[in-house]
Amino acid sequence: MVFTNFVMRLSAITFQQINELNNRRISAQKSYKILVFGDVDVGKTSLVTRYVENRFSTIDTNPTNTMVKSSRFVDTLVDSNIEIIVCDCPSCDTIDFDEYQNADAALFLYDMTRIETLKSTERWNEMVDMNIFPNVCVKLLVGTKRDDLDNRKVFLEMARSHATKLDMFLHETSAKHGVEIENVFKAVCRRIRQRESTEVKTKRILKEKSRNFG
Ligand SMILES: Nc1nc2c(ncn2[C@@H]2O[C@H](COP(=O)(O)OP(=O)(O)OP(=O)(O)O)[C@@H](O)[C@H]2O)c(=O)[nH]1
Ligand SMILES: [Mg+2]
Repeated sequence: MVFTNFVMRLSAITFQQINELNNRRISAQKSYKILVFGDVDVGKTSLVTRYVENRFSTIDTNPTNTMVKSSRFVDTLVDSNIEIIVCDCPSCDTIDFDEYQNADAALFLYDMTRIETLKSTERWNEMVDMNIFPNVCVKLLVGTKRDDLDNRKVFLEMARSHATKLDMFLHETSAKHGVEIENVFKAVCRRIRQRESTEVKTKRILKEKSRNFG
């Protein structure tokens, strides 16, 4: 009996949560699709889980074999109720790019305890440029496992010069301690918004020009 009540309560909560999520999705003003790339074990799933569910687990980190989408709703200074769709991408080379098109931003993760993962971000970036359309314009370089100071191999200067080379902004994060993760996604939203308003302005100018000369 107690068990039945527990199950009923659990499913009631789950239904309520699903309903809330659906209602927010229906009333969402817009959505941003953000792709998360990086070598095996850099901490992609952990970063996404920290952002979407605000938790970190060392137990459920099985390798990610297919893209996993999850979402969170946020308010910014300019817009309310934006759906942030975060795509946790597999680190294997056989990727089905159909699902990746029309992305608004991409995060390139490297593990601060493994130098080779920083170098790989260059390859991930090339792969995005070659396969995803329209071109992804908002890109961030994201260091992970900042809490693991004893094993740190990628220091700030090295990461900064790599970020400059790739023309990306840099953030150093820890999913374990929840450090800097919110700021990564706030920065992404800000930059997407900036691009949107630049595009609107450009379209308006072109329209006025064609009216004047047409
Ligand atoms: N110390 C520390 N460990 C972390 C952090 N983030 C992830 N890890 C650990 O790194 C390992 C890999 O984490 P995942 O999140 O599964 O990495 P992934 O990039 O999704 O891995 P694949 O899906 O297999 O490519 C796990 O043992 C995590 O517990 C962090 O911020 N700090
Ligand atoms: Mg994973």
